Amino acid sequence: MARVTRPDRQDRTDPMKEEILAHLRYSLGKDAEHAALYDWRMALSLSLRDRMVDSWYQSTKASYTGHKKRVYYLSMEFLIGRLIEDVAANIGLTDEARAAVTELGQDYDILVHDEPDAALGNGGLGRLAACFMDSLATLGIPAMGYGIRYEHGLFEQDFVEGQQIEKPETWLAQRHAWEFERPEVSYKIGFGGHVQHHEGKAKWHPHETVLATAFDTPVVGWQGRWGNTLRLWSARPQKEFDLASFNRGDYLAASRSEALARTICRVLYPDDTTESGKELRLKQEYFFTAASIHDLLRRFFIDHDDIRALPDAAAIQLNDTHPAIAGPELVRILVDIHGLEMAEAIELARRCLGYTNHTLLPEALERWPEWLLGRVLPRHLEIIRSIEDSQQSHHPDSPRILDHGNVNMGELAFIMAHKVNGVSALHTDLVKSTVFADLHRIHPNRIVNQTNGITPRRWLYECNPALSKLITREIGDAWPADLDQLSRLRDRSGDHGFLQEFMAAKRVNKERLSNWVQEHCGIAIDPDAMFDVQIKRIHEYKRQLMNILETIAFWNEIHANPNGNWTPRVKIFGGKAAPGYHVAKQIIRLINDVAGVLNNDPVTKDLLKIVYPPNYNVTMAEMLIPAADLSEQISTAGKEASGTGNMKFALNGALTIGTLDGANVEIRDHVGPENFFLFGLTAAEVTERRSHHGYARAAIEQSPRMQKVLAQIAEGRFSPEEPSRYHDLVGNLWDHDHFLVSCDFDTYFDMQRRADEAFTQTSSWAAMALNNTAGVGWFSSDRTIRGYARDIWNVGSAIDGELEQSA
Ligand code: B1H
Repeated sequence: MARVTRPDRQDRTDPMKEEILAHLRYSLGKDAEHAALYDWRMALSLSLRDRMVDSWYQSTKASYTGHKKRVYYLSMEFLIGRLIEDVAANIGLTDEARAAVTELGQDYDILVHDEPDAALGNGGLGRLAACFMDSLATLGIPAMGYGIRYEHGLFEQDFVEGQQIEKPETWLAQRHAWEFERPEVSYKIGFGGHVQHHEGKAKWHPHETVLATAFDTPVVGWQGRWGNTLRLWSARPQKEFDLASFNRGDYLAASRSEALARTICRVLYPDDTTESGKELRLKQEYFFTAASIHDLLRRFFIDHDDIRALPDAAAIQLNDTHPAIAGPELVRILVDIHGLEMAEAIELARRCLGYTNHTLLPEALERWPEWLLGRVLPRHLEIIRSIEDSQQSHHPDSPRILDHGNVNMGELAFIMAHKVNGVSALHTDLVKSTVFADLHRIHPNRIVNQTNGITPRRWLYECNPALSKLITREIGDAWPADLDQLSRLRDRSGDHGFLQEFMAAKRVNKERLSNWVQEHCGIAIDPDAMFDVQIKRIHEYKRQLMNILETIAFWNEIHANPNGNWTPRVKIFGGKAAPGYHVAKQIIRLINDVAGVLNNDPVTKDLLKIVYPPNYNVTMAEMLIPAADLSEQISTAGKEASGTGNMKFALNGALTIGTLDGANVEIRDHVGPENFFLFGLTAAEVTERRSHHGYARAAIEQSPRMQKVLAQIAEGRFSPEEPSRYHDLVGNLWDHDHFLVSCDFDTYFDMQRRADEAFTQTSSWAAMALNNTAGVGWFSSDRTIRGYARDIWNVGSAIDGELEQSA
């Protein structure tokens, strides 16, 4: 198969060095003497990109000539992070690149850290899409990722007096090294206007149009054997500007179409799990979905002439409902342009489409007011009515897409997909029994499970070189593409010498983090302490609040017995709150306020520290996860669809303290219950408990420990300048506590003390940590993608033998 072509080492003394210098000169227009950091970083990136291109090009050619079925992964978010190290590792050039840069007198690590972290996503959903792109390329499955090239990714977070403030992110302020602009690939995307019906035919006359232009980033898999494309759409005005208006002096009118185009791709909506009902968001969704559908149809017609063959050539996966308009868009093209009957068009579209559900939270299920959808996409609303009629004629008891003046995008996506999947075993069961229970009864074979996974290339090989080298020494170097091999490490859990080496790797990572925290947060932390990490979006259901309350309770306990035999802890938090999510922002402020008091308490400061660095992102995760001893996965059972951070921590040898929620359930099965700190109500118990009136008050009244903590907060112990600051937050726990912090608090506290105790037994802790690494090979996103390929897409690999491993 296609491989990365490497210039023969014998022929040229130091090709990488020469390539970097050539790019410096011919692409950046600088010589080595005058080059700035940016120039060096770009020259390095462009040299690495050159090495991907041949493999990428050959793969693209091979999928055209082989007439292979392709996967189209449509996602509003791709949280890719930095690429220099990722690309270098995947094509096996890490050492060569470092050596070349060093010889050129530059510091490789500084260059790597100069790269902006591409944050075109909010959290797990976007990062999953990025891991999937890596696995699709590694497995040699012809695929294309489609999304939006946002001018501003997720906002940058800062803390001012402990409060989150948001600043625009500017990853595109400098040129993006990895992409190729494709001005020739552009499509007209319409909005608004009206529909004309004539002799049984419909024609949509949009009121305004923008051009979608492609930007391609090559995604080359492990060892460069295959390359796919991440195609992100940017909007351009259809007419640059209206010269007539300009000449009249009406400058605003002259650039109206420019303004629409720019707005569409301006920002990523910073909402994780809560939906915003903005018209612009609907336009963004339609914009990238329509461009992607046009693009894949254009590709289809290069070597087909009968549209009825589309399901044999294209598997279109909808990452949540954000691209759900793909169904009506495809039907519109089939009916209005290709002249198919409505019924046949619906069926044909369905055979192409799959839909992944990522959440059960009611506030996150997308619903558009019918009048709004009808105004922006009038023809699509008509088609949605036809889809509804067709569904009702076959299944009169079916839940409705159009309901109370809303368009339910979940129902639409479900009805238009041949397979619907949840993202963990528990989540899929709940999808079947709750949100889509009625549709599941009508279509009992449609819902399948595909438990999420993570790419082991980024999340172990690249981010944790110390541990990776040790693993490779023990079991050879095949594990990054065959993660089940990690189970061979289980034999070593009784080998004292090996366990010491395993913990020495952890120690290296903890020291690296300690230095970083000292430098960036001005907080001294002790690498011997237990590093306890909770990093994820801030949300009530994820219960960062429970974590900080437990921290205060622990602090109280130390005060009651300052000479006790306490296990030192560093509590590390990271994460952003949606800008409009007031309660989440209060939780952030509380964590920072508590940190201010505890970190300066002379009695406890050597035993307990809180660190909350601002602006958590993929890059920060790559540093925090390898250094963690304890992973906090403490969501209210039944609320976290899967989680993927939980997998990254376990892979890097952290133990989990967690509830039976999302993929935690399966992680615990794989690593063994004795290597997991389980606590809390189950999903069924949560539902049951909620039916009791006053459950929160009752639970708090039974917990003197929690009462004391709540009283301290309410009295202003952590906000003396404004004692009432957290009255609402505390009051809400007593009176509502929708996420049952009160009910799980005591068992959580007790399990934390069990973890303290276990941590002091260094060799049994090391064995438990090793069993986590050895047990989670199954959570490779390669396994997940094999499952999608088999159960949903019906696609094969273009690399012989690649899909045959256990799925
Ligand atoms: C997940 C989202 C999400 N579920 C709406 N839902 C968004 C919903 O901007 N929006 O409107 C953005 C994101 N994200 C996460 O998906 C789940 O909470 C995680 O549990 C899961 O691991 C992840 C990947 O499946």
